[in-house]
Order: sequence, then C-alpha cells, then structure tokens
Amino acid sequence: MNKKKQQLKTFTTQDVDGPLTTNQGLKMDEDNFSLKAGRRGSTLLEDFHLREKITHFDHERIPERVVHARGYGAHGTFTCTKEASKWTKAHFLNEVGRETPIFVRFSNVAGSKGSSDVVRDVRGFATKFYTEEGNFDLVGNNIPVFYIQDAIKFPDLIHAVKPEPHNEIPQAQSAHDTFWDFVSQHQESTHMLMWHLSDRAIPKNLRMMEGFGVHTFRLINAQNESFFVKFHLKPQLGVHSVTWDEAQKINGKDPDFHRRDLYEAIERGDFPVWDFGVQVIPEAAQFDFDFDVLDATKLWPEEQIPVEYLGELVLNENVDNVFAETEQVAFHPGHVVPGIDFSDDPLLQGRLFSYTDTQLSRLGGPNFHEIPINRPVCPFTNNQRDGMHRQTINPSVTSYYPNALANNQPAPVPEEQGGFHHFEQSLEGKKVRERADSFLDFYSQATMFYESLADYEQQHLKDALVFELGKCKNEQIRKNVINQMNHVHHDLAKYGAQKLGLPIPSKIETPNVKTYPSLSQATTPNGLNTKTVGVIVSPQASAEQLKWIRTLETKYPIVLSTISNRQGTFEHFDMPIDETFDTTHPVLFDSLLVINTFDAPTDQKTIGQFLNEAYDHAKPIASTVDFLTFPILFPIDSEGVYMLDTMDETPFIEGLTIGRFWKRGEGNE
Ligand code: HDE
Repeated sequence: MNKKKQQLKTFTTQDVDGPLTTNQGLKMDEDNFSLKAGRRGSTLLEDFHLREKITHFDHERIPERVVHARGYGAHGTFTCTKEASKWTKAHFLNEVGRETPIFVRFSNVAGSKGSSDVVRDVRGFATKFYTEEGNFDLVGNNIPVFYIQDAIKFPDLIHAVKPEPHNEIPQAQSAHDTFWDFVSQHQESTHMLMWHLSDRAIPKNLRMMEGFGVHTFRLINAQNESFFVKFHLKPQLGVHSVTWDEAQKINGKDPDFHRRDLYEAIERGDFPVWDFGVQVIPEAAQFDFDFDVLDATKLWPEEQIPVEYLGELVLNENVDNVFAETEQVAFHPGHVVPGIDFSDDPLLQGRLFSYTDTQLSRLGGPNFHEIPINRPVCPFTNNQRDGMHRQTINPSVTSYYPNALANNQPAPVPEEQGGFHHFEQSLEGKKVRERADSFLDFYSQATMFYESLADYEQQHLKDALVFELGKCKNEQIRKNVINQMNHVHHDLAKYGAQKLGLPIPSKIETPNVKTYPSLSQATTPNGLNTKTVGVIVSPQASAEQLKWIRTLETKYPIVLSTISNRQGTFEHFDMPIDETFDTTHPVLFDSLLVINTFDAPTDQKTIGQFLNEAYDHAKPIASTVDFLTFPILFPIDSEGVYMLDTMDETPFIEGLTIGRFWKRGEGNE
C-alpha cells in the first residue's frame, strides 16, 4: 500500500460493524419510525434523531465544479524511469525507480455532474503527485491546446459553451448557437476547434486518452538553469475513439460508459499505464520557432521537439468513496515543487488565481487542504489557523512569524535545503492590455492538424462540423464559421457549406504547413489491448462451444461478454449469461462473435440488427454459423467479416487486432 493510501486508511471508517448511533454517539432503538404522539401522529419536534438524519441529508450536496463537473478518479503510482536532473531538481524525477503515489481525476468539461460520459467534449486529465516535497498537480486535458490565449476570456468561453441561460438547453453539448457565436468571433479558437471536431473529443474510454499539460511550464535544475517544458502522458494502450453515431447511442444505453470501463478495468487488474514525457527547450531557444511558446493555442510538434520519457503512471486502485475522494479532490496548476515553475503564458497565469478561489466556494472554506484526499504525504507546518471546518488542533501559542516564543518556528527553509525559490526571471515592459504580435498566427496549426489526419479522420471531422453547426440556428453565425473553416482548408468549408445549404466561399490561400503523423490517431499503438467481444450464444450451446469461448479470454488480452436471449446460466455448461438482447447493444462492444443460431425469428432479427450495427461502425464481426441465417444488410466478403471454421478464432483475432475497417461502414465505401 503506498504512502497516500496508508494515510487515507487512517481516515476510513467502516460504519457497518457497530450499533446504529446518532452523530453524538447515542445508540438508537429505532430507525424506521419517527417519534409521534400516538401511532397516527402528530410527529414531535422533539425527535432529535429524525431532525439530525434529515438535516444531514438536506446538506449532502456541494456545488458542482463550474467546469469539469462530471469526473471520475482512481489511485495509482508514478515511477521514475529516467532521472531528469539535467533539467529539474524535482525530487520525484531524480532517481530511477522512485515511486510517488498519485490520484487522477478525468472529467468532461461542459456537462453537469449528472450528464453522460460520451459527449463531444474536451476531457480533463488531472493528476496529483503526492511527492516527498509536497503535492505537484498536473491539471491537464486530453487535447494539447486551448480555445483562448488569455485567461480573461475564460468566463466568456464557458458561458458560451454551457447550456443557454434562458432555457438551460442543451446539456453537455457544444452544438448550439452561443458556443458557435463565441468561437466564430475568436480566430484564436480555430486550432482547438479542429481538435474538438476530431475523434479526440469522443474518446473510446479514459484509459486510451493522451494527457497534456497544455501550457508551457518551466523546469529548473540545481544550477538554476531554466528550460521551457510541455508535459505529456501517452497511454500504452494507444489513443482510440468511438464514432459519433456510437457516442450518441452509448449515451442512451450506458451514460456511465467511461467510468464503468475504468472502474471495471482496475477491478479486473487491467491497470492502465501512461508514459510520462516532456518536451524540453532551453530558455534561450524560445524564439527559434514559428510559434510563440507562451501561446496555449499552439502545440510543439513532437517530430520537431521529441518527447523524452521520464516515468510511468499506473492507475491500480479504485476509490473507496467517490464523494470523499473524487468529488473533494482539489487540484491547482499552482501546486508545484522545487524544480518546476511557471511561464508567462497569460492563460496559465489566470489559472494560478482561479483554482484556490473556486475551491473556497465549492468546498466551503480555506481548510480544504485538510480533507484527506488533498493532504500531502509529507508533513506540512505553518501559521495558518482557524476557518470553516478546521480539522487540526494547533496547540502552539505562536501562530505568527518571526517569533521569539517558539524560536522562530516554523521557519522558512533555504533553497539549498529544499525551500521553494521562485525562478528569478528578468522582467521589463510597460503595463498594457494587449496581445503580443507573436500570438497572431491563428490558422497555421489548425491547417497543420487537419492536414495531418488520415482520410477517415478528416471525414469524421467534416461530419462533426455538419452536425454541430447544423444545430446552430443563426444563419450569420453559420456563415461566419464556414468562412473561418475556409482559412483552415477549402475542402472543409465547401463540405460544410454544401451540407448546410450555405454559399460556398471562394477558395483562399491557406497556410503552407508541414504535416505530422503524431497528430493522427491512425499512428497510435493498437492491438488486442483489452478489446471487448460480445459473444452471441444461445442458452443451449454445447459445453464444447462454451469451453472454447472461455479459453479465448485466457489466451488473449480481451474481455468477453456472453449475450443471449435470456438471463441465467447455460444449459450444458455452468457459466453465467452476462447480457441479453434486452440489456445490451453492439455499440458497447469492439466486436461481435456469433456462436450459434437461435430458433425464434425475433432473435434472428435482433442478431441481424446487432451485426448490421457493428458492421456500420467498421468493427470486426465473426460467426461460426452462416451469416445469411440472419437478416444482414452487408456483403459477407467485406473486410473484417469472418466466417469461422468451427472453433478456430485465428482470423477473427487478427481482425480484432486491427480494430476498425474504416473503408466500409458509415457510408464511406
Ligand atoms: Fe481549468 N478550471 N481553467 N483548465 N481545469 C477548473 O477548478 C480555469 C484550463 C482543468 O478534476 C476549475 O477545481 C481557468 C486549461 C481541469 O478537479 C476552475 C482557465 C486546462 C479541471 C478552472 C482554465 C484546464 C479544471 C473548476 C483559463 C488544461 C478539473 C473546478 C485561464 C490545461 C480538475 C476546479 C478536477 C477545473 C479554471 C483553463 C484543466 C474554475 C480560469 C487550459 C482538468 O478553477
């Protein structure tokens, strides 16, 4: 058990073994009935047990996060795999094998806490490293750039994307007028918009997303040399997405699709791992690029500035209580350790104010650092006292510095002994409310991203534009967006304009850019990687068939669920039926495997529908019985469709390794 989990254990109570008591410790003899004058009432005000129980219940909700309200978290460990002292003196990065407990919270940005998982949105990827030198929070996203360059625009952006205030519609969607109004007025949003419309915004699950620190931070080594750095987290399972059609259906079939996947993977022991990497440039090289390193709407192409890997982040334990841990965790990009510091990125600077401020209202006062999930694992000592919900009892007479009464304790620590010393950055200039000229290139990286995508990814992006903008009712805004897209790529603008019935803008000169394979998901690691197989099998299947199914899970790193026409167990082999045609749907699986026919025509019809759906989503499908037994709508000689000789799974497993067959399905043939 890591140090953080040990610490959390000391705050954990089971609440199941003892007698039922009030919060004052009084044992109660009854918990089903309130105290009444006579069996039919009236209820007596004197009933302290009723009052306590209801009062507590009345206050069980806290404000949800103003952004990133819907989130899910897990515990894990960061292990340093390459020491980085040439760039940073951060202790947790300075010894190979050093382990640091972590807590990660993934989130959706726009939707409220009760919204669905698989919406088109940016995902938060926030990691708290409980280091020996204090907490370091890497509060990042799954997209490497941001919509705006300056923090002062953040409230406007969020007001625009959240449900519209007059009717609170739509929930967790960017497909509405105010969002498109905002982005069409901000050329700087164009690059992020490309990512938002791409498959990145509909991840397959949380385990298969990249994480990015987004801003340029600073690393400082023991010689006080400063480097600019971008932080990266690369999932070892690769970066994978669902299609938009799947996303919309998944939200109905299983609104908790992402959190369920993470929870179950960890329970199964399929611990997700990310490589933690950095792109580093010496401070002196900051002007060597055709983008400003302080501009959060720009990424640093990995082919140009390679990512160097320093460690591995593993999530290996679910929380015990979602409210206590995932809801009460309080991240802050300003939580840094010696060796990590900030840049002048104007978006980052605003964040450094916002996060503590928001916790004050969300967690109800200045002592939220004492909530178990937020406590550092190293000692913390200072002269801060009192305030709402104070947990610590501070017996010392002095709570000020310097003092004679306690010999100046607690005392500041010199830099060479580990005290944080802000990097001594030279500053000059006039106070102005202006944007730097070097922040004015709004389109090059948008075009770079679009052109780096594979054909099928570009098609997904175009379709996303048509869906999203199609939901925007204001014609002038639609036209403005099409013109904005024309600066990225004429094909994109033309496609959108045609589908939306708008004039096609004339072709204009778009930036001449390099393309980078690292920006496309087509280049990501793939493989069996815990892919899911829905096995359609009748309750009468033979023991031999069922034993074969069972061996598949032990032979390959895949996750199987049997799907049948009723629940219970199979007739000839002691194995539970996991799902039925009523409880599940092909959008919840990566592939389908049919084992035998069913007698009832309604079952055959459902199987046909399941197969057609999986086919349309470009997924591998296989059957040991003739496909034509079912009412299918696809040619059986298509790519990724496998007629299996009885119980030889080899071709299907090869198809599953490939994953998707984009040349078919979704009308792309
Ligand atoms: Fe946040 N952001 N943000 N943000 N952000 C919050 O803090 C804010 C930005 C990110 O799981 C809030 O505790 C401002 C960029 C994540 O608890 C709030 C600006 C990036 C999370 C806030 C930004 C992020 C938040 C709401 C522009 C990617 C969820 C609740 C200057 C690098 C953390 C809270 C969790 C949460 C403010 C922009 C990531 C209001 C003012 C860029 C992952 O403080």
